[in-house]
Amino acid sequence: MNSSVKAVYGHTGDKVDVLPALIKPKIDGEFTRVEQCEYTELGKQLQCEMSHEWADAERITLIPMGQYGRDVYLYLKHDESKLYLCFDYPQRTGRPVVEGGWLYLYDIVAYVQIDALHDGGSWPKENDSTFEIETPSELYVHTGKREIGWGPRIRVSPSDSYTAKSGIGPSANSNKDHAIIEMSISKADYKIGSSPTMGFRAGLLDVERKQQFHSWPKYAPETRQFSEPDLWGDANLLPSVVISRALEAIEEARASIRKAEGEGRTEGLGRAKALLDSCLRAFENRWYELALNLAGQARRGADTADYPRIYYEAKQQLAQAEELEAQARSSNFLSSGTRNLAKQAFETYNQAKEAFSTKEWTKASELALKAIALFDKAFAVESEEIKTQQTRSYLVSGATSVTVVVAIASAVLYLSRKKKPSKAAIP
Ligand SMILES: [Ca+2]
Ligand SMILES: [Ca+2]
Repeated sequence: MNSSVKAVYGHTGDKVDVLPALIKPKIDGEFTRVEQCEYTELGKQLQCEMSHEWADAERITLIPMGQYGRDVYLYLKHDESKLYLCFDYPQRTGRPVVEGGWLYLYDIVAYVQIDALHDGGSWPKENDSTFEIETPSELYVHTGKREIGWGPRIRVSPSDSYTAKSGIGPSANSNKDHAIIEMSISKADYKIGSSPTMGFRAGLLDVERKQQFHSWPKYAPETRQFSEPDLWGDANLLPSVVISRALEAIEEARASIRKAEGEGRTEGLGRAKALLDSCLRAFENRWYELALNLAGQARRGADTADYPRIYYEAKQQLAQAEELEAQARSSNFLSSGTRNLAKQAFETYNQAKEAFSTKEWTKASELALKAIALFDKAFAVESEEIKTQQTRSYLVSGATSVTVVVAIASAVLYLSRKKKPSKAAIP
């Protein structure tokens, strides 16, 4: 009863991204020259120059399960119709041997296992498949039965549905001729892509080298069966739209940085630019989801980049200068000296505004402070001159009063003298 509620997605937690193909590989058992390959629609759109046929693919290393550790690399990529894989085994060098009229590359068995619906399980189901090649050219497919194990191992001819080819030659991992195995599997025929993440396992058994066995994900030697989807890893079929989105996000981030630069919002912009650099490196490394994420962070960083402190200082100083300017415009300066000071202040204030509009915040601040000082001086001198004039007019009017008082007093004295008889006149 419990078997019906067995954990779905019962995989190991190992993950690999299957990248969208930019080049359609030729399944010919060698690292085909890029000039001989066709670019996919996405490859044409990106106009990337690839160094080799598998340079656009994700590369993982199969883990040696025995004591003889040897590097086996596996490349994975996909396009709309197919999943492409390449086993590269640099340690297996040499030429194939001919025995009894048969050409043997080596006794190598390479296989991939796919849980298309990503539903795990202890036993393979109908949506689980194994694709196998025994070098040099025997291809097999096994499909799971209804939770009872694998169906018959069927030998197949190369077809659009599944093809594989082994060969020897140099690769991106070694210049010496060595074993290379390429595969392509139809997505439609094996339900691949029904779930964006599929269960995935790859293995390579080197029969000649003491049954040396390599696997991804890691299989403990005691669980070296092919049949437990629960022990497989996760392969995420990265959609090509992620690349388009990453490219769009990069353009948006660039536009936001240009806008912030144009507006002089430099605080935090350095970080936004550094994020964009990291994003571009991630994109070059084909870590498209990371690139998409970093581009978003770079854009947000640029959008929220602030003006520097000097911008706010200059702005505040200009506002102060503007008030003084309005005050000065409504004043009738008395002397040519103050009028001249005011004229200099107006000019300096205009220069400060000009510097602010061209984002020269420091210059704007310096000129605004100079304008404020000139306005202050003009008002101070004007005020001094007004005081001086008031004092002068007070003194002038005061002197007039004194004169009148003195004149009246003199007149009164004169008249009173006239009325009184002179003492000298009395006998
Ligand atoms: Ca090839
Ligand atoms: Ca399954």
